[in-house]
Amino acid sequence: MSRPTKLFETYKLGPITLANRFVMAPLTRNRAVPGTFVPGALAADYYAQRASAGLLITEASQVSQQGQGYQDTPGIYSKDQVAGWRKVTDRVHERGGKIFIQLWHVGRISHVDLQANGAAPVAPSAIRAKGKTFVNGGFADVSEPRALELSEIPGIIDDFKRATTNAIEAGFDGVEIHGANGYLLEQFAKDGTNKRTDAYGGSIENRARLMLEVSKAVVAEAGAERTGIRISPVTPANDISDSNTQALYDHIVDGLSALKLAYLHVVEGATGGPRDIAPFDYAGLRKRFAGAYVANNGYDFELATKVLDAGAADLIAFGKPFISNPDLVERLKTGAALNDWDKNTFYGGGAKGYTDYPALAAEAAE
Ligand code: 8OZ
Repeated sequence: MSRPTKLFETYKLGPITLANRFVMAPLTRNRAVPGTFVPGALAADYYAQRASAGLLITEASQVSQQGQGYQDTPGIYSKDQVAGWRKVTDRVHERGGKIFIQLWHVGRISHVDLQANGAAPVAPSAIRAKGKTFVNGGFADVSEPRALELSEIPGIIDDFKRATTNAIEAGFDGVEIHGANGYLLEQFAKDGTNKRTDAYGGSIENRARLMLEVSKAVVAEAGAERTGIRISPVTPANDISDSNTQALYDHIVDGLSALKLAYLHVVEGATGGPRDIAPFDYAGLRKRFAGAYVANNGYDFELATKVLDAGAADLIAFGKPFISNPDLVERLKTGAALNDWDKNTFYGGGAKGYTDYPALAAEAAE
């Protein structure tokens, strides 16, 4: 029995035709081959199992060693990492899927033990976040960051640019810039974390500059039709705050729309939490943006159907449901029960809680 809804209709995202409106949201899983930050064979299995989503977005992947903030997250800056990701994209493409990689710089959400020579993590301003990261097998307070010199900013943009070139070499269909959840680009954009007095601090225009310059550089490498971005206007994730969020994001989205990005991926509300923590005009953002609107956070079949039918979004990104349901598309199509996820295996470990969630066909055969 199939349930009629736009969720199962194809969607043309620039030059790419997506089989349906499901996006697998980027999900941090901390299972790169230890010491190398290379996605291993299990990662290829994991993404291939989920290839029936219209578009897969990989877990956040650091654009440089400096951009890493948690143990065993994959990178996209070395030859070995590119080779590891190539195995992932080949497997997904063999199954008819499409996959973008999420490009990440954590900024201040890091720890000296993850940085070259134990250096301080970098940030717009030297303000330590209240929060923890996972490193050396346990949780630890994030380290005190240092403010980036103005002269270092072109190097950050170059890191995103090189990561984009690498992503294309690794066979990705496109890239998603991580502009969300309290990491570097959002640290620059918001005034709780950015106290700079140069061209990258102060006014909204100045604070948004790095996100827009990075976007421009990525677009120059990948093409606008293969570039998306994720933002989270009101989330408090990673101790982030701003005094005039609506005006900030109106400006950011105008800039992204002018760059003709393929999609705007919006975490609505608190990341992984309540959707209604603060008033915000998401419909207004959608109107300002010329490309596709990807809605995320707490969507289920009913809400996704309602929002797509109302024309309030083009694509819906599902996170945790994709962790425990490799065939989420098939399950929602037939109304089959969903597997519950196990929080204890979200971050780190091996196949358990990663590649061993059953698809319907496997359950039927049991
Ligand atoms: C959970 C744990 C660590 C990182 C994000 C990349 O929130 C993350 C993340 C999520 O965007």
